Amino acid sequence: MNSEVIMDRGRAIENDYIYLGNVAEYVQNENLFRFRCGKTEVLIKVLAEDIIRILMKPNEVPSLDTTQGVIFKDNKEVEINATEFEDKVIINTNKLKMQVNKIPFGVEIYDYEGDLIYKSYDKCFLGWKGKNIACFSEIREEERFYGFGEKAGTLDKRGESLSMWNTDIFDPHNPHTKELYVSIPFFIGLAKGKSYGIFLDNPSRTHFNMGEGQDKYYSFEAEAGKLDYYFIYGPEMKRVVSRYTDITGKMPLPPKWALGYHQSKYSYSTEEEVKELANNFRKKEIPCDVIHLDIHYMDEYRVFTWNLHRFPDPEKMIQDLKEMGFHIVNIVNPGVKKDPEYKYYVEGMLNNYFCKKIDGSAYIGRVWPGESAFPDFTKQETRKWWGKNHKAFTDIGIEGIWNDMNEPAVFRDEQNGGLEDKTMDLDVIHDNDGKPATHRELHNLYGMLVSRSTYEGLKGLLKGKRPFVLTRAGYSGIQRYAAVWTGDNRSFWEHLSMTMPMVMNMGLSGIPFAGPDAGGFMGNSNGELLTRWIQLGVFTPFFRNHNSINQLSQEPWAFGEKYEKIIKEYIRLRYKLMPHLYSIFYEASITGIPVMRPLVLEYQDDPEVYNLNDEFLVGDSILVAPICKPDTKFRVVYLPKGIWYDYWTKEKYVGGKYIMIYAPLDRLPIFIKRGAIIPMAPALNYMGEKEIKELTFEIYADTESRYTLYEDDGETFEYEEGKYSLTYFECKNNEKQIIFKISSQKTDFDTGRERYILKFNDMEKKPEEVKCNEKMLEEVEENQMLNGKNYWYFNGKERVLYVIIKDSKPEADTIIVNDTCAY
Ligand code: MIG
Repeated sequence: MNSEVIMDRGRAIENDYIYLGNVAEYVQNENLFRFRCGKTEVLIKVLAEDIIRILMKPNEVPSLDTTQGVIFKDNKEVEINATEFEDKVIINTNKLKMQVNKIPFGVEIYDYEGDLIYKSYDKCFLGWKGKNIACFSEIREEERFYGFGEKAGTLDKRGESLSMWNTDIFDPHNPHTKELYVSIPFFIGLAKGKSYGIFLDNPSRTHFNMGEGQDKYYSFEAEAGKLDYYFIYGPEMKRVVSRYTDITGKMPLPPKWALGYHQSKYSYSTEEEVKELANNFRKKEIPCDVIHLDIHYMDEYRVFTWNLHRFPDPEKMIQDLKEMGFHIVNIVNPGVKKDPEYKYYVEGMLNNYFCKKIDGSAYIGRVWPGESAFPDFTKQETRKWWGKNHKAFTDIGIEGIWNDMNEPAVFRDEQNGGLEDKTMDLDVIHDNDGKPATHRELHNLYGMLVSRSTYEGLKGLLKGKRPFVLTRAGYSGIQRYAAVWTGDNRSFWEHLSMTMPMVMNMGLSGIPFAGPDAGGFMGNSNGELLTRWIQLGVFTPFFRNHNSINQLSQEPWAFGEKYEKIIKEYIRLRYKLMPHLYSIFYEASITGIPVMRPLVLEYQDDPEVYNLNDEFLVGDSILVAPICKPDTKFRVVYLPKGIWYDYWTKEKYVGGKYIMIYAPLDRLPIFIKRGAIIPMAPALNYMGEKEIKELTFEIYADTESRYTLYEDDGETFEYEEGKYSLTYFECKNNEKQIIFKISSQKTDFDTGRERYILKFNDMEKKPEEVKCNEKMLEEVEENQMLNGKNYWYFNGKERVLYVIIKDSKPEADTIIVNDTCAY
């Protein structure tokens, strides 16, 4: 043991923890390294050239089992070169050099430029205190910390302490709230432009102290189980996120309708109300794809039932709505009403599907249906049973389910209103697929397993169609099954602001499909707040307006025509951007890189963006700077390096500086990066309303840039068999000539497209000539249409060149614009 006393704000850490001393013995077995320190064996497993897993359990040899968060397959083939010295072992991979010190035990990880990326804290590294197990690591100079899933507060968590315990937090969360509904024990450290990730795979309550009150070390700690963490090398943050999602999985492509606008309320509670709502959207031509049904559709909150008084013929209602282009998503909570005459309770009891106390009796807790049993989702048979029960919904046309209360939330008691933070008793025993463990040990997994069971059940029942699952709770890997909404926020400006770092950090934590209740859940919204929140919502990956019971209505028209008009235009903008958004979702499904990105993800060498909380990027070329205060017409926007165009005025800015931007109520500041190629479609009232025969490309020609458009049927899994289309766009601009190439990479899905409208923005003057595949194109008067022909015109006022060409897929097209002086 170390003799020096380490003080943490007056407290000696050393006095609190027992920690590992020197290494007594070391053994290598393929990619597994075992270091024995006293009775404790630390396992270091080199999973890949850039991923290292470290495990420790006090006085034991830890098992290599993972939680259900992990899907990564061990690769024994990884090239490793290990050399033992008297005081250390050096382990080299193709990307990293790891030095394991023996006296005392510690690790240092370097890249091949010789830079230190990660180092255990010299004074103490791995230790324990009662059942708690902890890891201390050094903070690098100027280090920033991102990720941590769904957390309140700012983007960068340096200096903060956080903990992970899925909690139904009804009181408004604030920047000091440590625990929310979702727990993702993963973060990214960034210093001097180089980053790495740490994923602590432990679903008990975990604590992260990222240097609160001192600059020397950070620590993470679990209250149960073993210490089991993954070091993931970048050095690009994008690479870290991508590798983290190789470990915990990627989001499958959602059905396209789920990317549309969702309308929800707690609760639209009768068939007439739902139909009137649907009619209103169509009458007013405000796009909407989804209507959510909250708890009042059920028969006394019994899961998988309908209140037939309020909804006399759900099947017909759903059919009618489908014909109008609406999908219904209904809420499903895990609690099953204790009622010996209720099918699902009886089945669950008879088949041992529910969570049990140690004496073998079912655990009963109070939730909406009153006393309820809770399915044990850690058990495969339970997951299968629950999944199949959704047949009651899929049989009548439902393709999406909303999982709420799956932390799980349990009411405290009847007397005090019953909505305080409480969960299942911690001594409940979960089957854990044959390896029983307490709820204390597994708590944070429960919500994800509810959604896993739901997603897999729906997938089986929907016969080839993509399910949509929305969840409130989750753990690492939740992205494989569900989109996440950020729970019960409030209709105030502070929560609009907090949406941004929260959803950005979720994106960095492997969850690209996330968003808040736009407009705010509790409390009364107002026209201005709703308008500003919808403007932001257009660009959050998940876009739903949801509102609590007994609050002022907040549908797009609720606050009068002035606001309705603006809101409508913005929701339409979301639909116009859909081809682009869908391509970004596709990218996220392949790479794990989020849809909504903090600027630091794209500009990790620029310290100005290290804690930029009120701007974000969608993909890499759209910068959004929402208005987050009432009565505000101006705001400061930071533009990172590059050339940026104001989306509305086309005004051009050189980045790397702050600008002041005018943003009255109908104006959300949006900037497009030079080099961007952005496909846009006509606005639809709902996805698939019409076949889209032409796409408009907003082009901001840079020296050289590229874009890939992804298209598929938007609703089945046929894309997994290769039925999709990839179109590749390339633009070169030498200020005298623009060369724009369109080529098909893959044509196994018929897009039905007939035409492209290419809009070349920021042209200094009318070009001399425009050619397509060496053929001179005809110039026409503005807005004159030549059917079936390729042609162009120039709008001198906008300084935009329009080139209209036939989609000649699978043939490639090269458009050459000569004598352009484009900038
Ligand atoms: O105890 O179903 O976060 O979105 O409207 C509250 C009613 C239960 C909490 C969810 C909210 C939902 C509400 N639910």
